[in-house]
Amino acid sequence: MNKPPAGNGTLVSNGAAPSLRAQPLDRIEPRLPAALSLEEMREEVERALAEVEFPAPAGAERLAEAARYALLGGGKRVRPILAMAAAQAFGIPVREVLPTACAIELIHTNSLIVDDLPAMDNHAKRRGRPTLHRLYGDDIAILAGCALLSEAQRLILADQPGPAELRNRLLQAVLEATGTAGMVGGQFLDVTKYRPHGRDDLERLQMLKTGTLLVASVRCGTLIAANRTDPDFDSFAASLGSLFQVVDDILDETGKASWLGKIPGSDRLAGRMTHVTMFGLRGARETARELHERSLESLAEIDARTPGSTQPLREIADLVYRRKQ
Ligand code: GRG
Repeated sequence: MNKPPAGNGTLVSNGAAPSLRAQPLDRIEPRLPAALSLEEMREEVERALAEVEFPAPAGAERLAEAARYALLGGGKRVRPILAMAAAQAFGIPVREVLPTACAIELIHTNSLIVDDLPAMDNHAKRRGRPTLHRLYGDDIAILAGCALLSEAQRLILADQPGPAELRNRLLQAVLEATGTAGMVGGQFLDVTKYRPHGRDDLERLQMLKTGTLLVASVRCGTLIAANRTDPDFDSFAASLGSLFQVVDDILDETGKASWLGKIPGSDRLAGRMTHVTMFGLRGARETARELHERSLESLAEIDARTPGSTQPLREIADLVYRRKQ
């Protein structure tokens, strides 16, 4: 089957999508919409995020302003793009995924706001700008985070196209990733200074904090495109999630203070266990190389079975591996 090239810059109308959904992989017809490049997906996400509304009662306009400050202040948009790129591997137009993709970015933004608070990591800067609580105060920052979480759930339940059962599965996937068995649990271990026992335990901890939402992003893409999850996509996402965090550990040691919002090496100085503090820069870089390779191996499996383009997923893995911010 000939696959469409990625990045040709056009998005055809959604005509083919309903016939693709919920069919077994081997019965999906090669009547595929044109693929979008990563940059085009990012533009779609930015446009859609800018349109997200936070209707506020009279007098509470500053709450909506705060939520939008946090949401629209840059960011790589890795998670929504991942969801879109996963769907694109099945040949589904990426716009079909946009409401859920945006919801995931709202949840991610909430986690950054909470993580930055004085009671957590007390960051002064995020994405090169003052953190939300430094600008609006802790109270408004917490409320803006709550608003982002509520709007995320509303986006999936009210705006995501597809049957109610699909929307329920999507919501379940993101809520499982964020709850006590996911991000919140991981953050708890982090703030209570849990000391991991070896590499597997460190990866488990980091998977909870960072990996689960990346895995959920890919899962949402495959749920929307094929009405199911897929073990090869899950493996890809798990490797990518671990890779993301190992690179984060490396950047904490080697990154620029102006972007990190903290002095480089702050994890080490705070006595935090990371791939760098446990295995040194060289060990962390070797782990990153292995994880990048593993993610590409999963993609090769996916590529052999899906009708759409996996090129954007490959580019994401490369960007995560080589990122400097
Ligand atoms: C979501 C309900 C809920 C609770 C959040 C605070 C918390 C619980 C979890 C913290 C999770 C956290 C901050 C993990 C770090 C993840 C990480 C590596 C963030 C940086 O992500 P990038 O690089 O950031 O994608 P940009 O700015 O590009 O979006």
